[in-house]
Formats: sequence, structure tokens, C-alpha cells
Amino acid sequence: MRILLLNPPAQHTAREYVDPANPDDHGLLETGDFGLFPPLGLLSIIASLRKTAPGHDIFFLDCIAEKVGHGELAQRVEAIRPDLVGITSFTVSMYDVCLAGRTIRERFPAAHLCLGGHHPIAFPFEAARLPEFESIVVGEGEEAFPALARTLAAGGDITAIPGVYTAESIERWQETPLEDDRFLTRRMPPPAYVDDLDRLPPPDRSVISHLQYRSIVGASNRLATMISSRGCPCTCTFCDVPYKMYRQRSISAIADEIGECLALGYDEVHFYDDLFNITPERVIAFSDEIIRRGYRFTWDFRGRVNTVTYESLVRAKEAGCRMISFGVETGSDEGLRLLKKNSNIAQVRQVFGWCRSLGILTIADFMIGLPFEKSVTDVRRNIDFMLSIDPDYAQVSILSLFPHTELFSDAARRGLIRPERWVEFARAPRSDFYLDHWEEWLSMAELLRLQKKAYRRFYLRPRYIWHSLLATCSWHEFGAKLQGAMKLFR
Ligand code: B12
Ligand code: SF4
Repeated sequence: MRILLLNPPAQHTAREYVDPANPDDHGLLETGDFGLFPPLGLLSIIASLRKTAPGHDIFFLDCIAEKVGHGELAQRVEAIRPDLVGITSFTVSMYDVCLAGRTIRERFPAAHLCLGGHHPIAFPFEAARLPEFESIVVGEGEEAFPALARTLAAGGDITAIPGVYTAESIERWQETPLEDDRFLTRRMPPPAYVDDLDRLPPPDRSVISHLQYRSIVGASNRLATMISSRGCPCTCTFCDVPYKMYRQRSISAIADEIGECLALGYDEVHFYDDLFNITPERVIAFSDEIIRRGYRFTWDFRGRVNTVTYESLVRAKEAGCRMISFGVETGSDEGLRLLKKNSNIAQVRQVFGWCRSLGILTIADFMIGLPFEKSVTDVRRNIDFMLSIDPDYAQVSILSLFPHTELFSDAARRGLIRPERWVEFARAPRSDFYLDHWEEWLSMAELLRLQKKAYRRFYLRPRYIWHSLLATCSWHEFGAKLQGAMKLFR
């Protein structure tokens, strides 16, 4: 079979918000805003396909990295002539995903189209019934998709494969009627999970060797992304982690993959784990292994402050850790308690201080528009705290309410949002869909004004500009900072 793994174009991603004060500004969620990142899930599936379903011709197309729009997609697919197409998805990208599905269907009516990724995990029932696809995979694709390819090639029953569903086969998983699940708590048929992540081959990076991915906070243009664990056991009220079942890869398997990346010429690794530093001991064990193997590269990860120890930072720094992105979220103990972050502001201060003293760069992720920020003064206090911990970069997001999160349900219960809107969108994706926010106390227009003000307060401090320029190590980094500054001014 000829199998295409597709990251579809991103031309109609959902809007971040609708600002009534400025209808032309709708904050389209642009993937390129943070950089350009390889679709790791697809690369991992390709590696597993080669290993467990050999004998097929495999094609990969990342429309975002290759700047392929819907028009050009038709020509590219015509050259490939696929029998089986696996398409990845985010919920916010579903309009593009369906458009791509229709484009392929028109040219190749007999091709089997399978939808995977984050959307079928979030909305399995609605996804399975979309007319554009023959099947969906709910969960992880490394075992399910090769099994789908093998079964289709042999003419077998695809609905017997764990995690694979069709519009008919998903019915027996008795969806809770919407009336009984107005707040979109998790409804899910049994997903495909890989119990032992070490069994998986590393993502196939050979298919992206002609593409250049980048991060606006990266240090080099040879950047690899990697996952050392999947899932997160924490229960922050705003977050919908796709896998609650937390699984780790062994330290030696991660180090082996890093070795491969270094051999391919990568010199920087971004860990995409939801929670890399689950324990300080694991960070130390990883760092020691990197030092023992003598690998020289820089790396960064996304983590929490409450599992950081000074010793784990010292070892991480010795092993090349350049930067850590901490989800701080807000600047008061009461706020952190309400978000169920299981951390406190004393820990935040201490960890940012440690990182500064060790020369590890920090990104502080904050949110505004939180349910307990009832006034402009509350938001200002939050931002005051952000400035006081003096991170190297700050990200101030306006809280978006995603289905299957506690805050989404709270907002729905209080009548602040209409959850049915998401179900309607999942049933028939539209290009004018926009995200929900907590606008009980502050309007979107006001939150946008406060967000801009927060960025200006942070990035336009003369001391900050001067220090950033002094600390800029490469032209790449300088360019990235300049790009960030331009966005800010716009
Ligand atoms: C890296 C990342 C990004 C990168 C994207 C990089 C990329 N090219 O993938 C950037 C920074 C751009 C990004 C942006 C956003 N992101 Co993001 N992101 C992630 C993150 C942290 C890691 C993704 C990853 O690489 N995982 C590792 C790989 C191995 O796993 P995977 O992607 O899940 O793939 C597996 C399965 O999904 C499945 N699969 C995937 N594709 C396919 C295809 C087929 C055919 C099959 C069979 C299976 C399959 O099999 C794969 C292997 O097991 C996840 C959280 C997470 N831990 O997954 C959030 C996550 C995917 N993001 C999320 C969100 C909400 C966003 C934003 C909307 C945030 C915002 N408000 O701006 C934007 C939207 C971007 C856009 N315009 O479309 C949500 C998605 C929820 C949803 N229902 O769609 C997640 C799950 C975070 C969360 N907890 O809420 N993100
Ligand atoms: S915000 Fe981070 S720590 Fe909290 S549940 Fe989500 S992934 Fe886990």
C-alpha cells in the first residue's frame, strides 16, 4: 500500500477570541508564532510502521513546515496516489483537517482516511461520525496505525484493533447523551495506549531532514524535539492532558535517542513532556547519564517548581540544560491553590533564584483572566509578581477554557459559556470558531489590553533589553529575540 502521514495546512485555525471592540483583530492561533515544530506523533508512527508493518511505501507531508496550502495539497497528493492516509489533528485545526480530507477524498475516492491526534481523543464520538474519514484512532497511534495498515492490506476487520473506531463501531460505547453531560466531562471509548514506551523505536527523523524547524526561544537552528514521558498525574483545573496514565521511558532509551540526534547533526533538544521533572531524582539520573556518555548539546524542558531541588538544577546545568519553562500561572498562594497547582509562591521565588544563580534561563508562563481575578488590580498584582521573579522570558496568556477541564465545567455551570458550541463545532467544524474565556469580571477587550500592557511592562524595561542583548549568544538567538520584539510592537 501507499501510505501518507499528513500534517494538514493551517490556514483556518480557530480564533483565539472575538474582540467586540476591534472586530478585525481575532487573534488567529498561528502555529508559527512560537516557532515551527516537527509533528512528533507522526514521526513516531512512521518509525513504528517501518518496524511492524514493513513492505509499504511511506510518504510524509508536513504542510505547515513546507508552506503547502489547500490548493497545492491536491497536487502533492496526486503525485503520491495514497491508499491509506493518516491525518493528525488539534481540535482548533479541525476545519483545515476536514478540508484536507475532502481534497484527498475527491481525488482518491477509494483511499482509506484515518483521523488521529488530539481531536479524536477530546471528541471521539463526534470525530468518528465525520463523513470525511473512514476511521479514527483514539489515543496513541504507534501500535494502532500499523495494525490498521496490516489489517486493510489483508482485508480484515479493522474494528477489532484496540483504539480504532468507525462511525458504526463506536456506537456500542454508549455515549452519554449531551443533556446528561452538558459540561463535557470526559467521555471516551477505550483508547490505544502503549504500556511500555521503551518498546517503541525513536521517531523517524529521516523524513524531515530537508526541513528546518525552529523555536523563538531556541539557541540553534538544529533543534530536535523529544518526549521522555507521556501523560501527567496532576490535576490542574485548566488543563486537559491527553493521557492521565503517566508513563516514563527509561533513561538509557532517552539517552540513546539523543545519541542518534547528535549523530544526525542536531545540537539542541526540547523536551515536550507535559511534566519532565516529575521527581528531582529522575532529572539527576538523566543528567548523570548525559555527563557519563560525554554528550555535548543544550536542552530544555517544561516543568513544575514543586519538584525542583537545588541539586537537580546543578546536575542539569552540568549536563547542558539551557532553559526551563515553568508553568507558574499566577502570583498568589490562594490562586495557586484554586488552580490546584500544588505549589506556592515561595517555591516559585526560590526556584527562579536558583536558576538565575546557576545560569539556567527561565520562561515564566503566566495566565490572566482567571476566575479569581476580579479586577484590574488583581491582574496587576499577578503581573507584579511575574516581574519580581525576574525570568528571562515571560509568556502571559489569557486563560482559554478547554473542554474536559474543571474550569470549563465551572464556567458552563455558571452560564458563562455555552459548551454545546464545542459539540456543534466537533460535529461540523467551521472556520469562524473561537475559544472560550472567563469573562465574568473582565471583558475580552479589557483582558487583551492588560495582556499587551503586561508584555510591555516586562519586555520594554531598559535593564531587561540591555541584559538580553548582552546575554545573546548567537545570531540565531538575536534574530529570534528581534522577531519576538517585532510581534510585541505589532
Ligand atoms: C508540542 C505541542 C504544541 C506545539 C505543536 C508542535 C507540533 N507540530 O505538534 C505548538 C507549540 C505549536 C502547540 C500549539 C498549540 N497547542 Co499544543 N501541545 C503540544 C504538546 C506539548 C506536545 C505534542 C507532542 O508532540 N506530543 C508527543 C507525541 C508523540 O504525541 P502526540 O502528538 O499526542 O501524538 C500521538 C497521538 O496523538 C497519536 N496521533 C497523533 N497524530 C496522529 C495521526 C494518526 C493518523 C494517528 C493514527 C494517530 C495520531 O499518536 C501519536 C503517537 O502516540 C501537547 C501536549 C502533549 N503532551 O501531547 C500539546 C497539545 C497537543 N496542545 C494543545 C493545544 C490546545 C494547543 C493550542 C491550541 C494552544 C493555544 N491556545 O494556542 C495551540 C494550537 C496550535 C495550532 N495552531 O494548531 C492541546 C490539544 C488539545 C486538543 N484537543 O486539540 C494539547 C494536548 C495540550 C493540552 N494538554 O491541552 N502545541
Ligand atoms: S498543567 Fe502541567 S502539571 Fe498541570 S495537569 Fe497539565 S500537564 Fe500536568
